[in-house]
Amino acid sequence: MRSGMVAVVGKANAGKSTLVNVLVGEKVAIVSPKPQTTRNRILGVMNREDAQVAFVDTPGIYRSKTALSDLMMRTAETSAKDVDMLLYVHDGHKGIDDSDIALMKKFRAFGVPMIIAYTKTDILPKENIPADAEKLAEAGISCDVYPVSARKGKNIRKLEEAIIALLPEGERLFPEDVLSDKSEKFMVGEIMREKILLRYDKEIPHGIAVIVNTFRKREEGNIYDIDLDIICEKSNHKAILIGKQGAALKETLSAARKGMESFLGAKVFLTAYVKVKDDWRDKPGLLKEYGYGSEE
Ligand SMILES: Nc1nc2c(ncn2[C@@H]2O[C@H](COP(=O)(O)OP(=O)(O)O)[C@@H](O)[C@H]2O)c(=O)[nH]1
Ligand SMILES: [Mg+2]
Repeated sequence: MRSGMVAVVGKANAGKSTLVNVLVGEKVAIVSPKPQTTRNRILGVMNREDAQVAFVDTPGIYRSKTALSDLMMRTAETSAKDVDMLLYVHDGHKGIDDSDIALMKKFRAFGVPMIIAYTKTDILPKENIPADAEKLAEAGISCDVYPVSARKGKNIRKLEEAIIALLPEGERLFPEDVLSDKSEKFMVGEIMREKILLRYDKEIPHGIAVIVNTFRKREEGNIYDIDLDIICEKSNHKAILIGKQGAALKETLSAARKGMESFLGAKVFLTAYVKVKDDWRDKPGLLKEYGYGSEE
């Protein structure tokens, strides 16, 4: 039996959360085409007869502008210490430039085993793969590189075996039925945020926080009552979020409700209020209130 903690690191939008979901086999982290989708450190646990791997999904690395993104950067870096291994996720279809090499070297210097998942192979020319592997070797990045497609499920099992082979022998760190350290209530708020990320552009999704006030399963029937606040950082954002006669919000809530229903395997009654808290992303007190405290 092998087991251990694996920090999943890399640039924002590389495909880290998608890969963690595929490896765990369940949705433990939300995914969107926008950077900064993942804000918290999320544990996703893969259980097998002969192994248990606890993946620590992290916010990606990018230039930070607000107190929230500072916090996310620190979360990414501290999560990468005190683990058995690093899984560095690289977006293969973006090529490899000096900033990638620098970031890989930085994580490499942590002194724990590291594997590179070169992902999104479904959307890049095959011949890029050996060329990029050579680039990495020339730059002195000595770890193994696994080309995968999380979206198409390609080469995932090979990557899984490679990860397990690098982990120490040992018993499970978590009970076998544990998939994540986050609650269903947390995921429901995240699903709301995911649908907002998918629907709105520019600063709006990045300025959103979701607070789940009620998360209650009814005594009868497989039904949840969910009541939440959507916080935006500017009043003009609120107007855009709601849309003409509430049409935009209505569609977004409907998508969120469906996402929650499929996550919970139950019927959901969803109520949402949109509120404005000016520039909450720069206010440490509000950050904490909205669940973005330091998790170290
Ligand atoms: N084509 C393709 N897109 C992917 C793949 N993995 C992730 N993506 C997309 O890349 C974007 C960022 O993914 P996400 O997992 O949120 O990245 P993260 O910020 O590193 O966690 C999303 O739009 C994903 O659907 C993949 O294997 N192939
Ligand atoms: Mg993510």
